[in-house]
Amino acid sequence: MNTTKSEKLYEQALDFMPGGVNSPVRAWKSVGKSPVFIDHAEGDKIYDVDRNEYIDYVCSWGPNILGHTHPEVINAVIDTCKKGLTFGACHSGEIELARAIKRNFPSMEMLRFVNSGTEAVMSAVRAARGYTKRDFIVKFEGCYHGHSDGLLVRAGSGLLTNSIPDSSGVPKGYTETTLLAKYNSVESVEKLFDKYGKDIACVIVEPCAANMGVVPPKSGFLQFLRDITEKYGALLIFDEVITGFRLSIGGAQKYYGVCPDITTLGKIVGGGMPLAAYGGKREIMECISPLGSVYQAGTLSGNPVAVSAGLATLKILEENQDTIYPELEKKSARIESAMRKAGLNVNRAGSIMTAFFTDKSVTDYETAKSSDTKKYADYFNYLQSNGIYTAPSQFEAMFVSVAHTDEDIEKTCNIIEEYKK
Ligand code: HOZ
Repeated sequence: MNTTKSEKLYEQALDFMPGGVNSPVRAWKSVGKSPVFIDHAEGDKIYDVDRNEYIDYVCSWGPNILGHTHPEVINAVIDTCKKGLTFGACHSGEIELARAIKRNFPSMEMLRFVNSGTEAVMSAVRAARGYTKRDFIVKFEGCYHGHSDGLLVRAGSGLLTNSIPDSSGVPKGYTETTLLAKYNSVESVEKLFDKYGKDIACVIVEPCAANMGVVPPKSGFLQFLRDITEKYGALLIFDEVITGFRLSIGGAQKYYGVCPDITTLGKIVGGGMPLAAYGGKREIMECISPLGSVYQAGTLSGNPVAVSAGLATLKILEENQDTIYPELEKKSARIESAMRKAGLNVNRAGSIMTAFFTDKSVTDYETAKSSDTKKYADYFNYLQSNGIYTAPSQFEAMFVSVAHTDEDIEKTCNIIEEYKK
């Protein structure tokens, strides 16, 4: 595979951006090569600047559930652009999108639009602290909730990829109120509540972890979190930036049947544009300024172009949910079975999955970390050289979209089945 043009671009990029990238995992550091530069995308394919074609299973890390350049989404964006890119003022699209979200996430009685998952989580945690008037938060090892200071403790995604347990540049005081629990461990959460119960504002969790690779919750774990937070008067936050509108039209909360107090959404909800949201019970959200004293604001929040992409995407998902989600499940199960045939250890929930290179069953941060990342790099390189684009890191998910054709799924499965560990 010729990647000369990408390599030249990467050399230039290194001069301007740390590691040549605007987000660390994109540097492909852990798979031992330099990244390809993308020229364009369509449907289930992306094309790099050297004209290599790939079947795309990164899907921009989740947003492209409909594939790339879906005509209805693109047309909605173009039409909206013609009316102005940003107003920094109210517009009716915000109400329409909020209504569409609430229809599918009834627990989000009120919500706010922001620009990224990081911002949504940061604001949700502030709302939880403001509402409960408590300072401590509980997060889980290996869960990633964006790059705000208080959450960069034993986080997943790029931190796990680059072996950074705690980011430097974060003053101690910012993380002193962040308590760490083990994902899927009831005991570790109980211990924290025994000790700090009355001071815990919230528990924040990826209801299905997807940033240490995919690690689904054990049966009863989310319900346990619901019960213990209720018992102590703490709030439960589901970070559904990845799982929202993906595991089901109503996200992980519908898929697993457990309702949080606050939800954060990103990725799919913006249809490929920078948009995210946080929301929850009315009385909690009424703490947000200008109704309450918890401050959060943004010039581009609820940007009309991003809102139109989100609306067009949700409309298609809602109208076709009875076919889309079962189809995604079928295609993803087919890929999972190919991985198993190749002897890989795979975790899957709906249309997200990860192959691990360990004999252990992967249920938390420790077991995820036991995966042999060199073997993952071999696997990644094998797939890439066969025209299949997956996450350049062990600790991310593989995403399946509506646009993946049966033919491309079969092609992918044949290539995976021939993989020799
Ligand atoms: N942290 C993101 C995946 N969980 C990566 C985002 C990107 O590099 O675009």
